[in-house]
Amino acid sequence: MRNNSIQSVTMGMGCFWSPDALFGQIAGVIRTRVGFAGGTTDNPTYRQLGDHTEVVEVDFDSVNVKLETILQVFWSAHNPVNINDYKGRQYKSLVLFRDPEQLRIISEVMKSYEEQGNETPDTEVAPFSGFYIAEDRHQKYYLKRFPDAIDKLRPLFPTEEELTNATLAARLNGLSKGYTNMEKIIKEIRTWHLNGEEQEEIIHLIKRIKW
Ligand code: MHO
Repeated sequence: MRNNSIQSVTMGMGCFWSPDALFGQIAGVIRTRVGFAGGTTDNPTYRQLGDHTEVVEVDFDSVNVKLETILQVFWSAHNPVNINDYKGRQYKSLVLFRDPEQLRIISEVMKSYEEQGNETPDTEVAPFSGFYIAEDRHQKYYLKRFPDAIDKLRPLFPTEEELTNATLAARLNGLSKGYTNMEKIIKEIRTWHLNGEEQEEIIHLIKRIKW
């Protein structure tokens, strides 16, 4: 039931470190991962992107946050006209849709962005055809600038993959970049589907992080 409301959308808007933090702090976003998409070459890496673009892949629960909201953030948080076209397609304004309904919403939000008096975006809108996850050092990049945060989170998320996939790490990555605050995160944790004791344990742990 609940799972039917989970969606993913993949967006390129320049260097992927900031979008990871920006979308990661939105309540309703479950997971963010950065990587490469939108091209045709096999197995891109940060040093060998081929014709791919740096993207963030956002998994969200559409009951708690609408795709419209995510896309409004997308267009307001980068310049979709003058985006750096440097090193081929590395930095591009790009949205990859999963189904016709997403395409409809993307077109609508893009149109309303223009109608607000903005220049026509150069955003490329294309069907999603695969996502290649970037190296661990690029995931939750800003959070990883705080070694004490990583040390304290490690027991909860023993592997890099678990840390990358964690909603809590996404929120704290947003905090590390200054996009949200601890009060807001704690308030949200109290709404998570965990028992009261688990919630308080997490809150206790993140309050002790030295930033
Ligand atoms: N080379 C730029 C952007 C990195 S981003 C992952 C920098 O060091 O800030 O493309």
